[in-house]
Amino acid sequence: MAASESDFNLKVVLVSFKQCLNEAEEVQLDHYLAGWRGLVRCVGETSARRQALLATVPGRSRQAALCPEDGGGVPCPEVSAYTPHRFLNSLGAIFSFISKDVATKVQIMEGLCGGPGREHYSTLQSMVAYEVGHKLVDLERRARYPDSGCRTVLRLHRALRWLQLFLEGLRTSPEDASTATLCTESYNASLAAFHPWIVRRAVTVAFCTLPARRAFLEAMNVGPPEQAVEMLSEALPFIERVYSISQKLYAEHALLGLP
Ligand code: 1PX
Repeated sequence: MAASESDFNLKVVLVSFKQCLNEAEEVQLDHYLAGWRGLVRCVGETSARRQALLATVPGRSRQAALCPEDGGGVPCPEVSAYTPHRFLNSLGAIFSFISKDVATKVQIMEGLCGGPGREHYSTLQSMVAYEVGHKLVDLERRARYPDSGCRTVLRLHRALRWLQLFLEGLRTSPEDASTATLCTESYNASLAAFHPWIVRRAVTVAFCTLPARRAFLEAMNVGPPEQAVEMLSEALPFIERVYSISQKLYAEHALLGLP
């Protein structure tokens, strides 16, 4: 299970990536997708919990309770005390666009993993062998196979690199580090190379609204910041391993530039 039905806990999500590799060090797609589902789910859940929490604050309307980074301009200590939703909501429309994009890609993969060719979609390795072997990928144009498993996972794979770099940055940075800087640096070292200028510009502006490092660590819901840092030290090597095995596989089949 990627995440409990009621709580976002980053540790539970990251465990999915730990469970990804089988004994032959193949990437099992069910766990890989469970990890992504957990990351996306945290957005909806935390938003819903925020609404529920707002409803419990006496004398505060929805608008009045908005925190400054939400555009409301009025500090709301009762709601601010509950951090998990704050940084995710603070990205507003852009984050919602990002999470929808990931959700769509996860759905495409669910369709393939549960479809008529499902036996070919148990691992990343079997998927690549099947799609490449049956010429179900087009290295020149996107149009012919816009929803191939190879191109869809490639987008998630690039995003996993961003996540790994960003969480590593959070883990190793000093207490007063700027999350906007960490996020921008990890984005520039990973996803940015594949996005057009307008997307790079929009997300870089959105990063400036991110809350402090401490709020991020608390938002992981695994205890105090020191415990979150410890959890990241344990979990990140698994993400790194999944990433490098996938990267090697895609490189071997010359799929890293799949349009
Ligand atoms: C406690 C920390 C938890 C943080 C969890 C956050 C998970 C966020 C995952 C971000 C995944 C981004 C996926 C992007 C995939 C992609 O490159 N899609 C583009 C290409 O797709 P296509 O099918 O057209 O070839 C698509 O054009 C989408 C572009 C949107 C821009 C995405 C920018 C992502 C920047 C990093 C996310 C920052 C989120 C900060 C959250 C705290």
